Amino acid sequence: MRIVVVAGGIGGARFLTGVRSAAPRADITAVVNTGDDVTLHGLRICPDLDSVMYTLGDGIDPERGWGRRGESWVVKDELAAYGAEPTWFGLGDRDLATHLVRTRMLDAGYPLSEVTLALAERWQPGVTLLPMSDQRVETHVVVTDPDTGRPQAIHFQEWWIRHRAALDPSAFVQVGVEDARPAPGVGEAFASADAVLLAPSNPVVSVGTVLGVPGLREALLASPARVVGVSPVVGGAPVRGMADRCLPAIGVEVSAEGVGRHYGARSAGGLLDSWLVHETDAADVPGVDVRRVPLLMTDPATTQAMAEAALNAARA
Ligand code: GDP
Ligand code: FO1
Ligand code: CA
Repeated sequence: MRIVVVAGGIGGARFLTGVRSAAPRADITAVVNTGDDVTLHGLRICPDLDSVMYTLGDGIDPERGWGRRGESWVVKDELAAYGAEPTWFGLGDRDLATHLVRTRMLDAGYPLSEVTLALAERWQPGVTLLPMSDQRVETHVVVTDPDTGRPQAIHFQEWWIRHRAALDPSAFVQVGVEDARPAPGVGEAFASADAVLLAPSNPVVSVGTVLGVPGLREALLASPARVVGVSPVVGGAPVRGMADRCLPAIGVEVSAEGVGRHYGARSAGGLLDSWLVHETDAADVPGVDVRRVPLLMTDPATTQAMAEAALNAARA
């Protein structure tokens, strides 16, 4: 069985562990958001690819959901001692090695997809990790500059980490997306898929960014497989993180129904054949097979059950 999962970072990674345990013999491909990527201290950092790689490779810090277990912050503190900005970014010593290897390979001319394969050799995630694109696409957030009152674009990571998404976003801009195209293997994965799953990732800056790569949405919709989405919103709020700070900027209600309608019915030009919402939620999404199942990934068993529910919806 061939499964393709469109994913961001923390939520997507956790969901992928469930898919892997629900379908241990399947050929799973993760198409991962790279809009969060950022160059800091001269290094190229790919937060979502790393969250997925470390989580599936069992190197992740389980509480944070990003960066390495057993991390230390000596280099970060030393950089701060020099006043080397940005000091707000959590650069871990173990994590640093990933950024150094990735940056060296990118500088040597390897495309991100090959760099990702090389890094995954060490981590053995058990799924094929594909960046959404080999071209650079960076999410920037348009906010109002508190001093001038004028619109200003800041990198998503600064908005998310430094400002904790406190600055009201008026828009999310994927810088470079016009010149991007799906990474090698992405089109083929969708074309040969038996199931296409939208992980319960941030609909705006994770799933939305991936689907915004020219040609990617078309490749997904050309898939013979059913497309099943999983709501990241339960009880009118994101289960974790700040997707509720993102959704209003694109005019989407913070609810399972709102996100489902935003993705839309495949039969009406949207994405979804099926939409999974938490068992206590209701969602009327015309043209879509809506299913109410437990959607809280509290432990491996519930995470696997959630993935099984998604795969069952793909088989319908
Ligand atoms: P990020 O890139 O690190 O923000 O991670 P993702 O975009 O992949 O996923 C973030 C989303 O995962 C958030 O909007 C959360 O609501 C969602 N999420 C996290 N844990 C759970 C869970 O247990 N169940 C569901 N349904 N969604 C979850
Ligand atoms: N998220 C934070 O909230 N604080 C951090 O200091 C931080 C550092 C960081 C370093 C490497 C990395 O791969 C991810 C990191 N993240 C951090 C998570 C990152 O901001 C993700 O993009 C978010 O989880 C949203 O997608
Ligand atoms: Ca992310």
